[in-house]
Amino acid sequence: MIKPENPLRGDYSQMRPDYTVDQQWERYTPEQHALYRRLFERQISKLPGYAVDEFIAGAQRLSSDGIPRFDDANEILARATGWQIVAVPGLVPDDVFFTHLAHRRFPVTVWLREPAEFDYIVEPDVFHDFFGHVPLLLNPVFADHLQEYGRGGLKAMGLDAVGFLARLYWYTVEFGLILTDKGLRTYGAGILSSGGEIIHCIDSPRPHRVKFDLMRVMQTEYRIDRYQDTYFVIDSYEQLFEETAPDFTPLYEKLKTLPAIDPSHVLPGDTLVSNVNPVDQRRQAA
Ligand code: HBI
Ligand code: FE
Repeated sequence: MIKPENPLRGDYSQMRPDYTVDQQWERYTPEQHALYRRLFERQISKLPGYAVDEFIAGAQRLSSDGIPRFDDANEILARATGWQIVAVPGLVPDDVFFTHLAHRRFPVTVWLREPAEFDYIVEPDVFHDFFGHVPLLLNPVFADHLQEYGRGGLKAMGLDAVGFLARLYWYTVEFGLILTDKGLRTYGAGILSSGGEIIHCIDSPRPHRVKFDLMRVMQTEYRIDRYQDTYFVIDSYEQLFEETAPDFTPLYEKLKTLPAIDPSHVLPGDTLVSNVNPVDQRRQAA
């Protein structure tokens, strides 16, 4: 029985053993499609100059008039990188999440936030998951990294090291920045689906922007209820894929002996990245 006031939020009563459900697209109301459309149009207008080009292209390619049908997106994904999205009631246990990723299946929540949650939501909803995460599944290198992340997650569970790997996910897949020839851009789903943080992460002088270093990332704590104090910057998805390819077992052993790093701190070994656009830098240097 679905609670009438929140028809789709977090209904786990119908799920299958692998936590998947049917999207039941016909159950979304016209008001929910209109809300999704407003969320989409607000975000799409903010992307130029802040989101990586391949995300913008992917978001356009997957765009729909209202809440997307997962089956339609799956036809595009299957041809592009062999990924599929699976409908889930909401957050699922780590082992379930990692198992899906390891099989090139991305869990996408079926319920949509309430209008009052337009600017901020704690748990991922269909807008965060679909708009924020799915476009980059069209990028072959990023898609391969995410599958490796799933495989690594299952191993990390066996080594009691999921917390370290969750930090890697957080500071890349959710809140990652990347240095492109046009300047600093974001590829992180948590940022790309947020109205305010997408500007903050590039323009604000407050956060630290630190060159990606795998151990530094896995040692750094994160807060889920506020803009990030630190963003990590990669040069390319290839760099992320290559740097996270080795076996993490020895890294986990070392990390267990080290104190966690507060995200508001900068360390002597950090290489900081300026958020000044190279064009402006050249102009400033002249
Ligand atoms: N479940 N549906 C869903 N979506 C996520 O992004 C997600 C999850 N469960 C666990 C999880 N993320 C993270 O804690 C892991 O990356 C560690
Ligand atoms: Fe997410």
